[in-house]
Amino acid sequence: MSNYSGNSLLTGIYAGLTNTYSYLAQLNPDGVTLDSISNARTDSKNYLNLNQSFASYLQTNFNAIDKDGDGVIGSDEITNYTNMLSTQGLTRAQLTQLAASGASGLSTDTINNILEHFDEMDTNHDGKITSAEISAYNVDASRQEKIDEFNHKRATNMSTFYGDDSSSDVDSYSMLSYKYKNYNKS
Ligand SMILES: [Ca+2]
Ligand SMILES: [Ca+2]
Repeated sequence: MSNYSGNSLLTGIYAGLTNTYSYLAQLNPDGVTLDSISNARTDSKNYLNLNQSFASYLQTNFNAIDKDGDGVIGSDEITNYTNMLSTQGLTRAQLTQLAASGASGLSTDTINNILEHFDEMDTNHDGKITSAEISAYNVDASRQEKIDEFNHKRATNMSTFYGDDSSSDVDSYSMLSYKYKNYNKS
């Protein structure tokens, strides 16, 4: 996995929040307030365009996003907030909620895999997971997979050897199997 795709793993989530905000801002030229988000969520005219998971997230975290506390989320505030999320990472709860949007760009398998290994991936143990941490874990995992595969192949070759003496792949024999072979012949 290249660094680029690893680092962009969670960007679908951040982009989804930004896009949902932009849609709400279009509906409410006077500013995105808490009321305007609840209204948009219950207005059936928006059901095709408004992602309920992202909108619900903006609603729940309104005060955290509205940094200056004026009751309106400005475009600079949503940008700062998503940048902050991207740098610090997502908690398990945030990831669960935002991944449920169906617009995160992540497959269910990927999300389940991340949630399952959350604590192992969170290498700095701050309870949040970043794209970089997921990416680093995946690199480790694929390395471990190669080691396992190698050991498996070796084991398979050895059992082939023990079971079938006609094998000519001498280079793959371990020292032990070599001795075993000589012992058998003597
Ligand atoms: Ca504000
Ligand atoms: Ca972390």
